[in-house]
Amino acid sequence: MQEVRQQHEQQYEENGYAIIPDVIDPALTEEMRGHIAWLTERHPELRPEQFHHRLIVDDPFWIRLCTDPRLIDVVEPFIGPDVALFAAHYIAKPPRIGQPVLWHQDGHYWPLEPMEVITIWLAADDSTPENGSMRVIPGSHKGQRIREHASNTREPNVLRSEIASTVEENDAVDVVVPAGGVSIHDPFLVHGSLANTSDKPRGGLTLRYIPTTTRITCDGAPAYLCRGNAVPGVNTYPALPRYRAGEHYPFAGCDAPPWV
Ligand SMILES: O=C(O)CCC(=O)C(=O)O
Repeated sequence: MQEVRQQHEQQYEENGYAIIPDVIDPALTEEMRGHIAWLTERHPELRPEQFHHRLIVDDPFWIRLCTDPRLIDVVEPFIGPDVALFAAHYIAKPPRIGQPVLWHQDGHYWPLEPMEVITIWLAADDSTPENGSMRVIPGSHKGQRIREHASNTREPNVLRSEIASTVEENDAVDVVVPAGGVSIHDPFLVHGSLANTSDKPRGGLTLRYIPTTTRITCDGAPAYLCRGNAVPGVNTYPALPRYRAGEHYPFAGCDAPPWV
């Protein structure tokens, strides 16, 4: 176990990403798919690739999922024992019309000081090249840091922007993640994903975790303390919302503390 963990850490350091299968159990993965369907019904004004962090504020299941100890165990070796969730975003590509994510580096978009942060990408469905899995340029997190990005509204795409210069696409590697598994990636890694033109959905939840020493430098949706201690004067963390039947997505354990 320790050896496998060390392998992931080494891959992350060298390549800027790693894949870890079997992190959450099938029942929770099923609940996650149900949650995507619930959000899709509740938010007809949004594409399911755009279920953003601000929706988490009054969503006990979402917070329950993001604070699952198995996910925090994945990030703790990289960012230490005091962990907060900075952002969460479902990029759920529907069959046939799922939009691509153009080449980018996450660090370009984030108001964090310092840029100490790690992403977990959690698969709700098996994520493969067929249904628009993530693609990465291994090692691109090293050397040059943030590349120039530019707006792109010419073609449908999730971020409406991309890296402005040529990306070394011949070096791209597909990140295949089974449902319930995760990939992790560095904020400077060049990555993206193609459109989903297959008959299968490709649900994924991208989660950004910071050590509580990292300061969020703009006001936005709140961060959540997931493990350990807050640093006085650095970020504020709200109380958890209470579960209300009929208003919230029901889930195993919603009728017990900390949700009631
Ligand atoms: O879900 C995708 O296709 C892309 C995910 C991504 O860009 C990210 O998690 O930073």
